[in-house]
Amino acid sequence: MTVVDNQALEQLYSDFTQAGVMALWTQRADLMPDVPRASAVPRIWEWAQLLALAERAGRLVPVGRGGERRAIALANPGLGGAPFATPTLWAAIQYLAPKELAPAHRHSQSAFRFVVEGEGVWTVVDGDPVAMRRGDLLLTPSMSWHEHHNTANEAMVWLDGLDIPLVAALDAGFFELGPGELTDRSTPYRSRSEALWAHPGLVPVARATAVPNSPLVAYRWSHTDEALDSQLDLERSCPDVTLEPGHAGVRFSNPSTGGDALATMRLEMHRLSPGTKTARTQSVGSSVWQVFSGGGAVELSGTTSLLNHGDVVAVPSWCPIAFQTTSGMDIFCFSDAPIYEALGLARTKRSPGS
Ligand code: GTQ
Ligand code: FE2
Repeated sequence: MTVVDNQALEQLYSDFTQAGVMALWTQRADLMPDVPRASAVPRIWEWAQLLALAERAGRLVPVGRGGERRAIALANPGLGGAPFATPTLWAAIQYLAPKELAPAHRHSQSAFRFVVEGEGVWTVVDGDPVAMRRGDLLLTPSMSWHEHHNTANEAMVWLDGLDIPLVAALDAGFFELGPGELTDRSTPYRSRSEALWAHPGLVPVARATAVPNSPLVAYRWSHTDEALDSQLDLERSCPDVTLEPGHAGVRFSNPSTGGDALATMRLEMHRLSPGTKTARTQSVGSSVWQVFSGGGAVELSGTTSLLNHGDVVAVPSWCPIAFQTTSGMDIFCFSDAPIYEALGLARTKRSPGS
């Protein structure tokens, strides 16, 4: 294309604007990049700092009707000031002081809680009181009623993950308030959800229909821990049972389908044996990782950072990531992978140099 008449061309673009149309040819690389160009950036939040800020908020900010939750969101600096860890994922630290109640509500956004330390809070999910203890993963699927109450004399802090940014982008959010008073004060060791659903390979016949979000809303640390240990033990005789040497991983699944526990979020726990260095991989879609126990280092886009207990890492789409540890490390992970898989957009590659 030879452009001879600049003035006519400028007139054309100005008429485009008037007519409410735009050219593809001036923006092709932005609209259709060669590889994903993430707006989010790789970011690490240190647990010690998050904890100190949550404790201060606990002293200054009441929890209750209106604000609903004392949740402090991790804000990715690439996302223009939005309180989002990645373009699709909300990650927050939630703080509940002794005897406090975060009152009942429900919403289209699905949520989970991962307990990196502490205990004493029960989250009541659709009327079912669910204990929250160290290492447990608790679900609050889309539109389930939930309230949290701390029965202990100690404050409790945990990691919340929700699909708030996704639901906002899809204009799909509904929110309803429940009663301001606690609906169920009981504190059973095991929830009704677990009584029905927490038996490996067995589903209750009376409820055996596939539902998009898991009817099992508590995944206990003792089960997760044992599953990871079993993988690593078996690796000695069957090397293909782990993701790679010294790297075990389990995915939290919906027992009614065998698929992801939540329709919008993938939830996993990874265990690296002492002295393990993972391959460097990149995936379409974003993820958030939290060190559960042990420590090590993460390499994000070529920059290596140390990781300690509780630290949280945001990983943008197509960002190369690798972990290493000398002493061993357990890492909890959540991602938006189910969305990309459902849409046929999922891609992963082992990047060079790994
Ligand atoms: O615990 O219900 O971090 O509704 C954000 C929104 C937690 C919750 C968050 C919520 C909750
Ligand atoms: Fe909520």
